[in-house]
Amino acid sequence: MSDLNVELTAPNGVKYTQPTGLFIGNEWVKSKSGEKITSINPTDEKEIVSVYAAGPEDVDLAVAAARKAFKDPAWRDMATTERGELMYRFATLIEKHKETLATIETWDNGKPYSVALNEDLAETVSTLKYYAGFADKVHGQVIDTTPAKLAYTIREPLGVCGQIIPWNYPLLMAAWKLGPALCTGNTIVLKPAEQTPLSILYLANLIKEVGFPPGVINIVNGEGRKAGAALAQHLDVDKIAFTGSTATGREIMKMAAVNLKNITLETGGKSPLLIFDDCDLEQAVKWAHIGIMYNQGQVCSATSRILVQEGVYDKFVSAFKEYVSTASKVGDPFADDTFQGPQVTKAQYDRVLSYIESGKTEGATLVSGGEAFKDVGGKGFFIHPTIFSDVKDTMKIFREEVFGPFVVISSFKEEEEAISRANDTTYGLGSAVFTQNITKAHRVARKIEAGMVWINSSNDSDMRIPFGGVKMSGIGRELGEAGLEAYTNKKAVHVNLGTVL
Ligand code: TXE
Repeated sequence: MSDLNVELTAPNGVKYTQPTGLFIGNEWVKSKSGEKITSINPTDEKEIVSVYAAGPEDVDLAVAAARKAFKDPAWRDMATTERGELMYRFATLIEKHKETLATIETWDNGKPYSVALNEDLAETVSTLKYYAGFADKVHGQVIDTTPAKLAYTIREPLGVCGQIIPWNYPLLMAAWKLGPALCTGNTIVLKPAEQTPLSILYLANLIKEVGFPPGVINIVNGEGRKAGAALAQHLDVDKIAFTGSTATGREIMKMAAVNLKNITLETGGKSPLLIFDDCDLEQAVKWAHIGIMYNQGQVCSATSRILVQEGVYDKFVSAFKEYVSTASKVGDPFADDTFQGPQVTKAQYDRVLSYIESGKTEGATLVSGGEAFKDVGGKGFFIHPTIFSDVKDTMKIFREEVFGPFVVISSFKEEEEAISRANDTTYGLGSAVFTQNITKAHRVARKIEAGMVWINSSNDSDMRIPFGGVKMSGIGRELGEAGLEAYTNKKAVHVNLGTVL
């Protein structure tokens, strides 16, 4: 067996073959430089396997393969219904391999296996099926002007799309990007996050098995500053879709300017969750917990800033503390009852711990947590779910994205104050409002500067509903029909039906 395929046994006993190469034109290859990146298990800090890392010369090859595929009649002229069927078969094949894929996701990322299987994999499959259904339903429009003119639009694919994926939802973020790009006829060079490439590499074999023509989907694992940057500034790439930090999003935007690439950016957030006196407090507590503690707090739209009206502030803080202490069970991600696994990497773990220190130094009240969790064999990047109350708007922990099981709580008096403090951020991704007053709920929803508002829930996303941010949380939308806009051009055709000018 070559080192492009390695036999592995995961901690839950699942045995499988892990591809380690770059997937270009439906073939596995080594990177030209021979460089590799090692995946680390965040639960025990041990090495899992090393995989090849692409450099600019490998990205060139992947882009060339994607360009060739884009021009190839096998893909370009494939009937749209057939394209949809191919995507549907792809989704079904993923479903068949879901236990292995969920195992890899948990091993590489640290998320609980039950979540990887029942949520990440289930949503990956349903997102691809949803977009498969769109393949033969993306139409142009006839536009009436004068009797002397027929005008219509054609929805065309953009061409070669670079897709840069984060590590918090490797497969799901890949599905969010692959779905709309494929159903509209684009070709793709996808770069997984260097911290969590393994599940996406396994997925590549399914791409080949199901029969996508060579070059339609290419996968180049590699570091952001090398492979990611090469993709973002490539002159033969037509679009870049990115999910990650705001700082990297800004860099990508600059690089993409080299040939005015179409871009979609989904970046960071510090999303507010407003709790009014007249809310259903029990519901508010449960959703506030899901809204920040789910996925180890590594969710871009996590409602990480909780603003509570004075009348229920004390009650909420104590009920929330109590609920988190029972619902957020930290432990081995392969254990059935684990809600929270380790943070994805040492870097993220250190980052969260540094914000915990900052909260303590700045004088916020530590309600619970506030330290590393060492009960899983004394190893791993585990952190106690951490709650700070009495947090002031000027504190770093109130303003910056932490991206961990870490939440700040502050009180407010009036609705207007809550809105203005909720909006006092450079971000604008998610937001949530808890009230039983329907008029207030909708009034506040309109005034919040965010791409998404949940009324009486939090992070209750759905693939049929647009997802994305305003301000420094991003550009463009993923999911729903809006996701198709991000992958098509509208070509206008003017037909002169009259005589000469
Ligand atoms: O993200 P990066 P990092 C936030 C979160 C987290 C912080 C840092 O706050 O703590 O970002 O995480 C690729 N050109 N989010 O440093 O750097 C990289 O290889 C091209 C929010 O890991 O943004 C990876 O594939 N690409 C978030 C992807 O960008 C580059 C999810 C994300 O990495 C690149 C992740 C470059 N110069 C982190 N540099 C969300 N919105 O869900 C990096 N990359």
